[in-house]
Amino acid sequence: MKIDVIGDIHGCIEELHMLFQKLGYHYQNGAYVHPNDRIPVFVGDLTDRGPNSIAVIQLVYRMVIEEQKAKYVPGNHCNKLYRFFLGNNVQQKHGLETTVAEYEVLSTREQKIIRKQFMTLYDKAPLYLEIPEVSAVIAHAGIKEAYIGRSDKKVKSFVLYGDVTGATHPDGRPIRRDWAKHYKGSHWIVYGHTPVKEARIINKTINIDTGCVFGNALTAFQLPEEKTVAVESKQPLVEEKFNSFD
Ligand SMILES: [Mn+2]
Repeated sequence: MKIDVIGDIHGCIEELHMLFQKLGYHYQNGAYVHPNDRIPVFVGDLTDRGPNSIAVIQLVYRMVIEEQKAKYVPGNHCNKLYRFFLGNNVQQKHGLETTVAEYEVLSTREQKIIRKQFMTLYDKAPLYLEIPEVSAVIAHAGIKEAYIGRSDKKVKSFVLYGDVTGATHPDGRPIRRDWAKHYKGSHWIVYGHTPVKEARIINKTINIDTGCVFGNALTAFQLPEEKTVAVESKQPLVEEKFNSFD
């Protein structure tokens, strides 16, 4: 099995189309397929902040659920959108407001379809994916070695939000521990969640959230090749969104 893990899309459908083309996929029947049967794996955070969140949901649903030619793990933004669709009282900020705005201009019939598609996608998704064929674990915000195989509350929070302390920086960003620095495992941990200017490899972990929605790039990580492929973002650059640990 050969896989292409795709970083946080956040509604950037145009860049997603460009990335699939660059990776050698062909568009047929409303889905991307690879001539050598490579499997795309979406690392979560499909929606929010970017221009076309609904279109991203439709494409990912088509590929993962209907065609069953791709895989998906949820991100924290997916979790929040799911809770919105459940009817929970979630705050419409940090990007959710853009997805809700797109959703609200749809007809009642279209809304019903999109809500059902997204909820099905989320309900069927594993918290994280273990892919032994390429010796990899895919989790939105990463995963500690000791958590692999577990799916309790602590693990759920880690894979969605990362290794947060609960405290925040003066500007409101959460203070995160750098779990990747302490990772000693032998399989790849492929994740996104925290925007970085370049895919960041530490030990056998790789962060492929290169902040497409903040104007940088949309990145894929190919296994077993261990190669990154990226396309430039078409969104305006928001420099302060890019974190540095070093
Ligand atoms: Mn995220």
